[in-house]
Amino acid sequence: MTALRVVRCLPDGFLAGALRADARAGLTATPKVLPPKWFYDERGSELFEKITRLDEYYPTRAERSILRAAAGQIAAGTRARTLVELGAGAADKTRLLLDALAGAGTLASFVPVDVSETALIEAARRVAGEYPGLAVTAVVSDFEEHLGLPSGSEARLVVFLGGTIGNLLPGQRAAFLRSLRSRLRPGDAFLLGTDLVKDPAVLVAAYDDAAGVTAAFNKNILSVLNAALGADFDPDAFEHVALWDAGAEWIEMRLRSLQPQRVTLPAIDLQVTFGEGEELRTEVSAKFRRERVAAELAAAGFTMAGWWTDEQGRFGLSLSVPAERGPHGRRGSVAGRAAFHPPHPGIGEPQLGDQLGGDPLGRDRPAAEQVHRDQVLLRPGVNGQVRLGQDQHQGNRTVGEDHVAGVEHGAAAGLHRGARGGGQFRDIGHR
Ligand code: SAH
Ligand code: AVI
Repeated sequence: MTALRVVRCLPDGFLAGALRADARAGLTATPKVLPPKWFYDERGSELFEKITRLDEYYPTRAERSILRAAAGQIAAGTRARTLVELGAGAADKTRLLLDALAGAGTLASFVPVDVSETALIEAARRVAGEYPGLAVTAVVSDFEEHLGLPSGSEARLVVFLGGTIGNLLPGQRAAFLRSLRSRLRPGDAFLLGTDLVKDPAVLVAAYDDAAGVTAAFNKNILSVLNAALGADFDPDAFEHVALWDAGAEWIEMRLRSLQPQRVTLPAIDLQVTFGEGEELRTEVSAKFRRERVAAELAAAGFTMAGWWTDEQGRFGLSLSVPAERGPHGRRGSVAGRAAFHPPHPGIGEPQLGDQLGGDPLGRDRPAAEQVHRDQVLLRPGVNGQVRLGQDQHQGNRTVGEDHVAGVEHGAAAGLHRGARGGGQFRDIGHR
């Protein structure tokens, strides 16, 4: 039997309530906006996987090439026993990290976290099947609400791949990073994938592919509203728009109404009108420069200990540790000792810190402890023992500086407060 546990962090009905609140707020705002997390129903997740295989969509291939070259170093540096993946999706590239951690002899459990339940359980089931002895706990959660990090004292590597952090607005991003930092302990590490600023033509093509897969993905958000809220959006009455905002350094995806139209959303008792040419923003996908990644991490209390890019410099992968002095502090002693020297010329350069020997994250572990970790890994049939502690609740929904004026967060915030007293975790057992 493979060890797969499925845990829900949020109270019953939370996501349904959040979707209703986001739809009401976003469709009554000017300009209209929807958060991109609602793309990912079963079809949306499938369409995203199709996107990752498109010629134009380079980020997945670029990030995979970095992971291929750097996973061994990351595993040796972190010696993580638990790999937590936020927004895991199909967790395909993750196998490179799982293999490397298994090779380093430390891996014991994998905790994929995703809001898209069907895709998450499918991915978790596959990983559990492919890695006998690995305890897999699939956490159905919105990582902006509840990170789903397992408790316990083992070293954890939290990974957030694919550039999904770029789908958060700057204020949301800062809140997310602060929240993650506040839940990490010395010995944990954070691996972050960020797509990089490049030729706008390359960027726009990646979000407006010739086969129209990204257009279908974009319009799928309307089908999600139709299914969840009984809405009558006609996806054919909108066209897909992808544009580069040079000031914000992000790609924006929008849906442009092809005609004047009225849409009804019975479940939230709302009617909205669209003028001809009116646009609904469905996603931002921020592109980064290394300095900005380092600065945002530092502002949240992380120290970037390693940085890699693919050979063409299209995508960046950073490895960070909790800074000793917390948010806005100066680099602590860990930073001074932490550096990764990628073995592959072109796959990143050591960018930060001075290399010292030993553990690249500056942790000294007694040899006996490492042997113990190896023994734990090799024990067959390790069962899903990861516990999610109630102390990890995230507090109220983040209302960052970038939220559109007039956006209501009442319903979701209310649900959240209701959940605070406890009982927000529902372990739905082995699958
Ligand atoms: N990490 C994968 C998948 C990226 S697609 C990769 O690199 O290819 C983005 C994933 O993040 C989707 O599976 C989506 O369901 C998930 N996601 C988006 N917003 C989320 C949120 N707020 N909380 C949890 N998961 C989220
Ligand atoms: C998941 N996320 C990083 C993707 C991106 O590139 O911003 C989502 C996506 N949107 C259009 N294509 C892919």
